[in-house]
Amino acid sequence: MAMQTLVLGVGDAGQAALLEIAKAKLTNARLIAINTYAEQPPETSIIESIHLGGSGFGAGGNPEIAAKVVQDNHAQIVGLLDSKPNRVYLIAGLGGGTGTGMLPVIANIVHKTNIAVYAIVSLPFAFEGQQRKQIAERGLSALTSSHIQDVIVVKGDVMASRLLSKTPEISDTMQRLSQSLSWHLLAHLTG
Ligand SMILES: Nc1nc2c(ncn2[C@@H]2O[C@H](COP(=O)(O)OP(=O)(O)OP(=O)(O)O)[C@@H](O)[C@H]2O)c(=O)[nH]1
Ligand SMILES: [Mg+2]
Repeated sequence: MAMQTLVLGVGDAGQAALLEIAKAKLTNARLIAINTYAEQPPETSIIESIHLGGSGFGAGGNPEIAAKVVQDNHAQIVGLLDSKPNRVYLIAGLGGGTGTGMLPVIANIVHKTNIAVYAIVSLPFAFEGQQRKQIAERGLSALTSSHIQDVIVVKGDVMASRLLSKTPEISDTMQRLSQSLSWHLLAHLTG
């Protein structure tokens, strides 16, 4: 069987990025959304979905809780590696709880199995405020000190200033961010 790339989209932004990646109809990639129960799974069969944590649980902006949830469920992450992917990509928007807290933990779990693991993340927009910015910065530093091969960082504000009109709708802004994350993955896979 051909070696496969495993792409894990973590949290809402990670899942939104998977929806963009799915449009590329990659033949050799397995796309899995990892979320807490607070979130809606994607409505497409191209993307698998797993929920971590108990029902009714959400990481609600708290990376520490999310990190603990994935540690407590690390066997589920190891199970995803049974298909022996040649590499793993982790995709998330930093600044919330789920993606920010889970990525460094997942990176270390994957690394232990000797599979190369990369991350593609976004940093929040200025309009999201200082708190998200600080959560994102702490998360990025935890990620870069985990066993990650490489971290690709998309800065929301830089993307917006280059690609968007002066007064974009927030939904357009977020979709552009998802597209940016997706393009970085596709460039990595085909480059
Ligand atoms: N691409 C994309 N980015 C988003 C979206 N919503 C939020 N973001 C960005 O991603 C960051 C993290 O938000 P979420 O993805 O909602 O956070 P989460 O990982 O689900 O964490 P919690 O919901 O707090 O548990 C935000 O600060 C935004 O910068 C989205 O729909 N698409
Ligand atoms: Mg969320």
